[in-house]
Amino acid sequence: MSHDSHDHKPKGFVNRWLLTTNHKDIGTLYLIFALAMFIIGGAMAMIIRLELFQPGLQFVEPDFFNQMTTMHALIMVFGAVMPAFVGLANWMIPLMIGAPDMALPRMNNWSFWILPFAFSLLGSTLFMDGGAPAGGWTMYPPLVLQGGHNVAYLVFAVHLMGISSIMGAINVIATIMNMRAPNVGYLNMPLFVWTWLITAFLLIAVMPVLAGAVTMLLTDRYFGTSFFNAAGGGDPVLFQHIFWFFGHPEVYIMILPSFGVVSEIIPTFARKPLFGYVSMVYATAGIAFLSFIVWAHHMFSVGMPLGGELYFMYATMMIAVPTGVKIFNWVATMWKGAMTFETPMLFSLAFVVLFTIGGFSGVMMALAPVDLQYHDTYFIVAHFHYVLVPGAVFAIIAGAYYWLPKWSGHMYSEKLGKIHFWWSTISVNVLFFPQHFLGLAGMPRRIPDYSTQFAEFNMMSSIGGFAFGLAQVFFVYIVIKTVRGGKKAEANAWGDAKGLEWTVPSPAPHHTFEEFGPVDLKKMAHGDVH
Ligand code: HEM
Ligand SMILES: [Cu+2]
Repeated sequence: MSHDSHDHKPKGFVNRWLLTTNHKDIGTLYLIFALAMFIIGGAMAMIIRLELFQPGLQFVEPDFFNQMTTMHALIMVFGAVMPAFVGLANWMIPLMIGAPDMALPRMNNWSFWILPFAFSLLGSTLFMDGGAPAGGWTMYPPLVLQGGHNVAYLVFAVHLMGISSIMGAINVIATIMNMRAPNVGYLNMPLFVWTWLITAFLLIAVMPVLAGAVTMLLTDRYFGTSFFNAAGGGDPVLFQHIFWFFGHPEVYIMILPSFGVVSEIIPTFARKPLFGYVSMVYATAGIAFLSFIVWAHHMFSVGMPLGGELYFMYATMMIAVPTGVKIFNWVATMWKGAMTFETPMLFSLAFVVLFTIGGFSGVMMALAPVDLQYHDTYFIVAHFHYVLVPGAVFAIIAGAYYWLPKWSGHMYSEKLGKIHFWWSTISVNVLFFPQHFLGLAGMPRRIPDYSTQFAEFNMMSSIGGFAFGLAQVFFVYIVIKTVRGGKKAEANAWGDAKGLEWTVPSPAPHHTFEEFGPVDLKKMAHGDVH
């Protein structure tokens, strides 16, 4: 199957990394890139929280503050979370289905190397006259068009990110459909593979919509069109519809692979197969379908016919059903399991609890009449950070701890991992929970200053923010330390974890499953044995 005595790693930096077509090396590149972006986007968040530590303007100009919120979000969404999941997909999907590599290895190289270029373009706007985009990551016109020439850079950067994502998605789909070991059927695939397959279809469906929306911004700004300009017969609300037709599926693009990661980890540490494998697959597909028909819940306060308000309200509430199926599945998997609490399991458990809090505030906002109160307040900031940070980011961190032994050949220090977990989990709640109260009390989002009645909760939130930021620097230290040395990892680092990735040595040799053939289905992590 694999032979690590001579593993054919290309020689030299250029051949090994720049020209690589190896799914593991490309996965590593994606993960390193995502981590770097997480730190840069995180530094911007620290600037924001520093300014909001006290009322009044202390450290930055209001315009720069808005550049920071906008860039922070763009970098976190498109630079950190999405590439991190593509990195996990690259590393794990071939290993999980018994494939020697991704189906389209050269395109894989191209998908990755577009990203540093795209983010350099976007980052360069910080040094231009007029600065970086400051109209929010949602890029609503007319505000977004009122900046300097960053609009052109922003649009081009978004196009490039979109191209990268689409190519990555095509690769995932082609790999899963064509490269499964001969006896691996769709319903033998681990849930991480399933969630990524569905995510890839979402990506292909909505990234072109985003590309269209920003192209219309570009032509409105530079070529005299009036798509979104009422004075020329256009309509700014049109942009919101197009943006959120992309934007809502986008939030599922960031969460479905998280569901996949957590569905791999919980069975391993509960020592039971996933409770309802098939229902998990259907729930994922159900969420993906619903994600396309709820977009205007972001626009309740913009004005819609009553029928529209009602439709989008009820459609949104329906998402709670398949999501509930998932949450009960994870709980039932743990029920009477022989649980242990290694770091990946701790982060997965925190994911289940804290993502659910974000889900609850989501259902609250789905109620059109009350959303009129919550809209554009800190309540929404609290909501989406709960689903993104102890949601998506915790799942990525859980996956990193879970598979780091497979990637590096070393076990991380369980003691340091646990410190990182408790430090992150406590601080993330100090950071984001008070923002619910701020929002309910009426503090608007995207402002550098606020009235004094909001001072205490903001200070609390900032302290949590600095602590959380520091904890992630500590995480970088743990990762570097693990890669450089530490206890040797067994092939099956967790003793009896299911999944083909645990049948190859640790670290995984440069080439695996070269002799393409049937695999042992009993070793696969697919829950119910068919
Ligand atoms: C280190 C942890 C983080 C901290 C302290 C943090 C902090 C902040 C703050 C203070 C804002 C500005 C809110 C406002 O004034 O409207 C913000 C906005 C935002 N953040 Fe984060 N954030 C963190 C992580 C993340 C992550 C991981 C993501 C995405 C995956 C994310 C996505 C966003 C988005 C989408 C916005 C909205 C920006 C806009 O209004 O256009 N954040 N964040
Ligand atoms: Cu939405």
